[in-house]
Amino acid sequence: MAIIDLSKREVHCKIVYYGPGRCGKTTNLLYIYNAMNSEHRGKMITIDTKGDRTLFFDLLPLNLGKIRGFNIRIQLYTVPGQVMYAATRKLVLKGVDGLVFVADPLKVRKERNIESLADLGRNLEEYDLKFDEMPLVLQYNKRDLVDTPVPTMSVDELTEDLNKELKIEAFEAIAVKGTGVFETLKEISKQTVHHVATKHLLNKQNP
Ligand SMILES: Nc1nc2c(ncn2[C@@H]2O[C@H](COP(=O)(O)OP(=O)(O)O)[C@@H](O)[C@H]2O)c(=O)[nH]1
Ligand SMILES: [Mg+2]
Repeated sequence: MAIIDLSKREVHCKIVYYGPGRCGKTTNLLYIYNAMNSEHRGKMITIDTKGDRTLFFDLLPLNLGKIRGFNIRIQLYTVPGQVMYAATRKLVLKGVDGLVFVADPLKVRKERNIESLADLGRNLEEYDLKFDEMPLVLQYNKRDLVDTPVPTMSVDELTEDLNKELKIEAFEAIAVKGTGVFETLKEISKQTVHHVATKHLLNKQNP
């Protein structure tokens, strides 16, 4: 849940990167961590116990500078995508202000993407949240694999599977190289800060 601290003129928001296991959520955060000046980011915490799979979650605090005199502080989280970590995914979503759904283009992950998006919808419902009331963007990651023999899905196929109803902004990305990573982050941050500020104003008008 966002915190607006009027005395310190700070806004704190929580953005969660969601998606099936191994779609590239941690890679997004690592790229952001490595690319940002240390003044603008805190320590990246990865609670990772087996190889490169996130078994619990990652957390990266960022300071995105000022908007209208307010310091924007964002905490990026990832969820563990593996089916068995349902309880952790739900917990990480608590108080979420904005979401990035990262999709894997591997043909073998087609169903995993669809299942993960449905799982996100169910988890949001448990917090009385809905897709169309949340800042949410899609990221089609690993676009570099399209030029390899690995069977991958086209953007049209991913759109058909994941974005036919949502009709939200989608970014193509190659997270390992950083392509599309900041474009995704900028858009979700913009939407989230806007959403949080609007909600805060409405609450003030109708306490
Ligand atoms: N080819 C390619 N591999 C990627 C890309 N992004 C992530 N990966 C790889 O996919 C694997 C899983 O990534 P990770 O970030 O740990 O996935 P997570 O489970 O969603 O956090 C790792 O081996 C990454 O190096 C990408 O854009 N292209
Ligand atoms: Mg991970």
